[in-house]
Amino acid sequence: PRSETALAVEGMTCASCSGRVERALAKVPGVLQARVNLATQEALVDHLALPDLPETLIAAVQKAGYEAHPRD
Ligand code: 9UX
Repeated sequence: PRSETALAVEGMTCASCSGRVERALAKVPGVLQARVNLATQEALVDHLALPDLPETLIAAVQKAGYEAHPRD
């Protein structure tokens, strides 16, 4: 089964930033598609419904140098 996680991302100030975040999310195992919107500071990730994947996504954003929080 698939799931979608929405994240509020902090610290992106240019398109290069949002590209970095998008690539960091896209390479997390189980991710099917990652889209990052610079204007809304939001990431939408389609992924397999693996346990703890939302936390792993947040960790990937942090490792790339930005902050992220769950969003409804
Ligand atoms: Mo452009 Mo984003 O230098 O850090 S990549 S602001």
